[in-house]
Parts: sequence; structure tokens; C-alpha cells
Amino acid sequence: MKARLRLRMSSHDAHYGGGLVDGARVLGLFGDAATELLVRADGDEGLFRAYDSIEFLAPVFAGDTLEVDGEIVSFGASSRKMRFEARKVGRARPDLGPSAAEMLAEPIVVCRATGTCVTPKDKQRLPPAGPRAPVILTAAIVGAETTRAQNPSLPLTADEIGEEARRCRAAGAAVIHLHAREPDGTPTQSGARFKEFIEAIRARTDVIIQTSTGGAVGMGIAERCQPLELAPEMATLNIASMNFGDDVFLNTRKDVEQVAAMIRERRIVAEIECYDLGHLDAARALLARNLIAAPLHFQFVLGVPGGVGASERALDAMVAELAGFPAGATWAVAAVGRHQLPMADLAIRRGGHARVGLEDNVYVDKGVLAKGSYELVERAAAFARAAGREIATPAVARRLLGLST
Ligand code: KMH
Ligand code: ZN
Repeated sequence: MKARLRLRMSSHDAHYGGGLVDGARVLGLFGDAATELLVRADGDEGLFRAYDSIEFLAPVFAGDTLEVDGEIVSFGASSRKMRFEARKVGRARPDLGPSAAEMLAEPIVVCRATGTCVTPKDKQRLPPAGPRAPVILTAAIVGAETTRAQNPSLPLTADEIGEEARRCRAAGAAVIHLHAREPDGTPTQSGARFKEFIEAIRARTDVIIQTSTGGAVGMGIAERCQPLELAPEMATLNIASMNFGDDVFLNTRKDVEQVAAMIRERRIVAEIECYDLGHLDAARALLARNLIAAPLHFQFVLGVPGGVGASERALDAMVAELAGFPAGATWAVAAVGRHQLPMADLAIRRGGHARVGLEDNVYVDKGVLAKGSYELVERAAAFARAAGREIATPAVARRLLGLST
């Protein structure tokens, strides 16, 4: 959540010789931006508790025009971490005439700060929405690449898949991201195998089942799309080709358009898999051609060798790109390997949703294998609670994702 103020420093604001404005004046503007953010998030003005860092980077004078940005970067139960930046975007030019002034071609950053504000729980008047909405946890319980040699708890048979889905649901998962395997572990997109797995899950729990159309690297597009014939509630839509470790994950534009059209025709809700920043542009092109439709749901897959790395900076860039899409889009993070849990935590604090599970990561702690995807879901659920967000049940997730209930 972001707020922006713009105002001109007048001679009333000048405090020191030479028309210099004091730093406290700029901090007052950060306070105003923080207040707007708290009013929008909580329906309360809240309190500024502490600054963690303040850097004054350039002097401010009477006659300068400042632009101030404030942003809530993460939510706790009552704390809201924020960052601020003030930039000079215009200035007086007394050297050219008594009322001469100019807007700057390049803004000058005059101050940066980070801090924490608090809205006590009993003062939070607004229903949790947007960044405070319940967290949708997705469990990617099998995937196509993980092997039993990497983690002996990987479920492979219909019974094992059904039981693992039940455990994940009990731990807080609302969505199961599903691949299928032959009993020997070979990945398959066979409709018959998916049907068996879906029935095993349905017999045990009410989770949303999201079938993969990614399959395994090297599979043809028709092969990958077989599960769509089973009319799952959700399906993945991989948006572009990329290196995938040592392999190439091929998603030509024509193929992506075909998969998107098949998903749309069957009224299945697409989860748009973005492994890189440019994949959001590819999604925008599909939107323009009506091959995907709002409400959109994005999965930011971070840390695949060949895609964007798993960093806070990368996540911020991808979230910022959502400004170019219709309002109301939801987003989640699936980071791979050791990044899975820390990035799930960050995504949840940023107001997103999260996917965890053995498909993308086999460890629950450094060197400690997860007993199953459910253990990773338990960790993600703890992150949600620490951030003061509820965990979406499948029913709530269906509402948030625009699935028919
Ligand atoms: N197995 C990966 C190559 C998806 O499920 O849609 C692709 C994948 C994506 O797992
Ligand atoms: Zn997958």
C-alpha cells in the first residue's frame, strides 16, 4: 500500500539561515504519509512508534517542491512497517528573477527513512481486505522433478496423494497444486492418472484442486493439457519459455495462447505462473486479447535457475508491475529450495499469498528433510499468524480467487 504527497516548502518552513528547511519538517511529512496509510489500512490514524533509520541526503530550501512517498512494506498483528522517501522535484530560481522557478528533470532524493507504526488491535475498524485479507496457502505436494531419493516422503500413489492433501488441508492449505506420477515416480499428465488422484483428494478433503499444465520439461503441449478435460477448479498457465536449470521449459506464444483459450473456454480459473519480470508483459498481451480475464491470479515463481532470483528486490518489482493490470488481482509467491520459507514469509507480510511444498523444496530446516509438504504448510501458517492474517479456508479462498462456489 502506497501514499504520495506533493507540496511546496514556503518561507514559513524555512528555519535556518539561507532559507534552509529543518529535517524535522520532512519527518512531519513522513508522519502525514504514514497517517494516510493507516487510515486506509485500518480506519484509524494509529501511532508512529519508532524510526529504524533516517538519512538526510540533500538540503531542502524554501521554494522547493517536495514529493513524498510512503509505503507499508509489511503487516504484523498491530505493527505496520513502512518506508519513506522524499524527493525534490522543483525549486525556486531567485538567481533568474524574484519569482523564477523550475521543475527538475531528475528528482533529487532529500531524505529516506524506515519505521514502524502501530494500530492497536481494538482500534482496527476495517475488515481485513487487500493486504490484510486471509492468506491462501497452496501446497505443491508432488511436482514433476522431485524424487523419492531427495525426500522419501514424496507421495506418488493416489492413496499417498490423498493422505498428503488431507494433512496439508489440516495444516492450513486451501489449494493443492497437483501433478501426477506413475507408481515408479515417472511424471505423467495422463488424464486417467489425474482422475484417480483427484478422486483420492476429493474423498478426503474440500481443498481447491489446481492441476498443472506445466507437467515436466520436455512434454508436448497437448500432453500437458490433458488434465483440463477433467474440469478442475483451477489450472496453471505458464506464460513464456525459459531456461529451467539445465533444460528449456518451452512455452511458445502460440502454445500459451492455446492453453489460455482452453482454460478460459472451460471456465477454469487460471493461475498465471510468472518466473520473470517480462512474463507479466506476456500476461498483459494475453489480457489484451481476452485470453485471460479479471480477476487475475498470479504466482511469482522465484529462484528457478533461468528465471528471476528469489530476492526482496525482485518481488517488489513484480508486485509493482501489477499496477498495469485491472484492480483486484491476487498474487502469491512460490520460491524454490532454501528460499521457499523466507520468501513465503515475506510474501505474506507484503500482503500476498504463498505456495510451499515438496515440488519446490524438500527441506524444512537447513539439512532437515520435511516429513511431508504439510510440515512446510505448518511453517507458512505460522508466518500468517505472526503477520496478524487469518488463514483462508477453501471456502474463503474460493471467494478471494473468484471461483464459483
Ligand atoms: N515442472 C515444471 C517444468 C506448473 O505446474 O504449471 C513446470 C511446472 C509448472 O511445474
Ligand atoms: Zn507444478
